[in-house]
Amino acid sequence: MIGKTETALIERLKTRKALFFVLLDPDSGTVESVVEAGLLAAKHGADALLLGGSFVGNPYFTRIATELKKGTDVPVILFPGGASQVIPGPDAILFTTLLSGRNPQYLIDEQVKGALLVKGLGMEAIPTAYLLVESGRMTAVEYISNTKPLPSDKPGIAAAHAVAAELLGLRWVYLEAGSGAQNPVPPEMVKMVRKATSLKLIVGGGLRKPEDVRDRVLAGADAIVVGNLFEKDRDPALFEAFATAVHTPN
Ligand code: 1GP
Repeated sequence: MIGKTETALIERLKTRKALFFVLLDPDSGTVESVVEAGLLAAKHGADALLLGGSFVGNPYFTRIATELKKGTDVPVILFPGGASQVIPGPDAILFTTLLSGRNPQYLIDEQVKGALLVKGLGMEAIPTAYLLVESGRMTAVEYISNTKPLPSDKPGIAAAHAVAAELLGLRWVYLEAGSGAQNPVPPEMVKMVRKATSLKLIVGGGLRKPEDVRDRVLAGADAIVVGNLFEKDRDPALFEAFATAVHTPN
């Protein structure tokens, strides 16, 4: 069943070309600094805040979610690297399966471990196929998940994975180059996945300039994720430049 947060996101797509998601890595600073970054992003154009990482070493992770929820109405969505990151507080969870990989732990095992927690918390799940795309050098996701990314110059393989996700009943697909990726997901791949499925399409990893996001939105992305960049530069004007490039790319 499609929940409240997902419905609101889809509704929002009627008033803008794509959605701007800001990823907050709980390990990127103190509780206060991560919350501050999130609230700033929410104030300056983010449509949702994603929270999570390949692994989380911050013991106060839950407090980050609570403080964000207190400070903004922008949805806070868990984007966990595994079942251990399922915590109370966020509005929803990107319930992902690492479909590009062939490691059962991230295809189904972590999901089984987290499923009862998600249900027990009454948390809304947004079923998402997570496709890791080769991006120049090894990323944390590739290393931690022990999976091979999809070749970046073979968009047809990514499209076949997206179609499989659609036939399995998932609703969102996330084309991921990995946080801090050297090369983001190529627009040609975004275009081919867009053509192949009607899934909601998220693109992220290594997007450093408004032009980078504009190209992916024009290629068909429904949502863009930026994380790393805002860990270094929290200028409100930078958030706004990205938000404009995502919302009105033409
Ligand atoms: C990672 O796609 C996100 O999961 C964001 O990547 O940190 O490189 O912006 P960056």
